[in-house]
Amino acid sequence: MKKTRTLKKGLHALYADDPEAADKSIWDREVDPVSRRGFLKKSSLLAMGAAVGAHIPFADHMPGGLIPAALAQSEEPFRIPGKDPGLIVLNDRPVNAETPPWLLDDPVTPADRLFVRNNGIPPQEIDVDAWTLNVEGEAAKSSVSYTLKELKERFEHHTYQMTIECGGNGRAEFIPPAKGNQWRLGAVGCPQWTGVRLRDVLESAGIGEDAVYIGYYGRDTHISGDPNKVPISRGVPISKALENESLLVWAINGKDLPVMNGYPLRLVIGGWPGSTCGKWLEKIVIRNKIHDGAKMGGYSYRVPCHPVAPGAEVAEADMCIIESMPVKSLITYPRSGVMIQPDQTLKVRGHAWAGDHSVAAMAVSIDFGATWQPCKLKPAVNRFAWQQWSSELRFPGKGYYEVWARATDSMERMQPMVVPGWNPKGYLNNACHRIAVKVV
Ligand SMILES: Nc1nc2c(c(=O)[nH]1)N[C@H]1C(S)=C(S)[C@@H](COP(=O)(O)O)O[C@H]1N2
Ligand SMILES: [Mo]
Repeated sequence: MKKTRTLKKGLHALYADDPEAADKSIWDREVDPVSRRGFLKKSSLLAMGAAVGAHIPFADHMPGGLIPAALAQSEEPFRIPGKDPGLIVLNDRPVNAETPPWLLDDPVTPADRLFVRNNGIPPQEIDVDAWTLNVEGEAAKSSVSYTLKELKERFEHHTYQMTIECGGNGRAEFIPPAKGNQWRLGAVGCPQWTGVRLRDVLESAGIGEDAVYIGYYGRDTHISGDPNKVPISRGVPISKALENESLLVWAINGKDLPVMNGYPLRLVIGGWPGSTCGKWLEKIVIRNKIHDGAKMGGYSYRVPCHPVAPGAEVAEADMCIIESMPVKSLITYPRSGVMIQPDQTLKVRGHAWAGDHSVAAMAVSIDFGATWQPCKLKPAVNRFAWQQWSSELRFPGKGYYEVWARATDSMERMQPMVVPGWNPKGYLNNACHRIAVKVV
């Protein structure tokens, strides 16, 4: 059997030249384990404390790189504190981990299965009682400051289920490849978020006539250690910030946010790139111009305003900020590589979402797109929540098949079967997800 290096070639290349692999998970073969040693050497005290299950009073005296005995002597596999061990770690500094599709089968994503995308180093120590959020900026009528407790007491609470997806999800499939975390399919999730409306909080400060944008600042620090540098500070137009579903949240599925997902306070903006959802949130600025924080300009979270040839050089002036995410879907059951018998019916299911829009139709193909069968599709529980789809498939005989899933949004736009719109940083890949099926 031919060995494939799938990471570089991308998922589409995988089964094409290695059909024997159908009964083995692509994930099992692709993961480069990050060593426990490397993680602990570089990780924050907070993460280390969480890993050993207690605060470490003499942490100041610990030699750099020392693995706490509690971990060095255990056979536990490496895992990100508070996260499902099935998450795939792409990078440990900063921590970036995605969720394989079969762990995303729940209609509401469990907190420990929500992906982690860090641009910097999370805050080392978090004093929840002292945590404050400031609202200011040149287009704010006044500056206000609320402790977390005050936020919870003063403003009405709202809960929405909303999809969060990294703009770079699917980057691994672009050719020529784009630098950055090689996300495959799982930089996405859809938990329930509880908090207060960003609008209510902005209005309490007063939104100036000249307001055009908001920007966020979090407590995480730059990877270089330079205190003058900010890892990321993005934002959205004021009209998006004022939507009902734009929330300042402290809870996922009714419980405190996991540390890695922004504890104790974060922003959630429905339907837009995950990078707009500031974590460890300390400050919101109301701007009289497009926010110019870290990763708002250049090639970050921006795509060519007009399509370009793969590998083309694109001038910064021709790059546009990503707004709504495109229509997309996942097959979360069964896992790729499933084997069935000729007389068996295969149940398949998953989720579909479409940024600012809803998903209007869902179809699957077992003949590489020659024909499509419509699926059952549920409506969203609320705006920006992914929708559940399902289907039952019969196969004409023994052999190797692929199930391809394709969503269509309310604007009649479909997922492409091939990787769309090459762009310098590899954003917005919404190509159809497919799984391998063997009838034996
Ligand atoms: N403060 C802060 N906020 C942040 C980030 C970050 O690194 N720091 N990453 C952003 C990006 S790029 C994404 S995709 C989402 C990821 O959210 P998650 O880690 O909770 O899944 O958070 C966004 N908010
Ligand atoms: Mo992201």
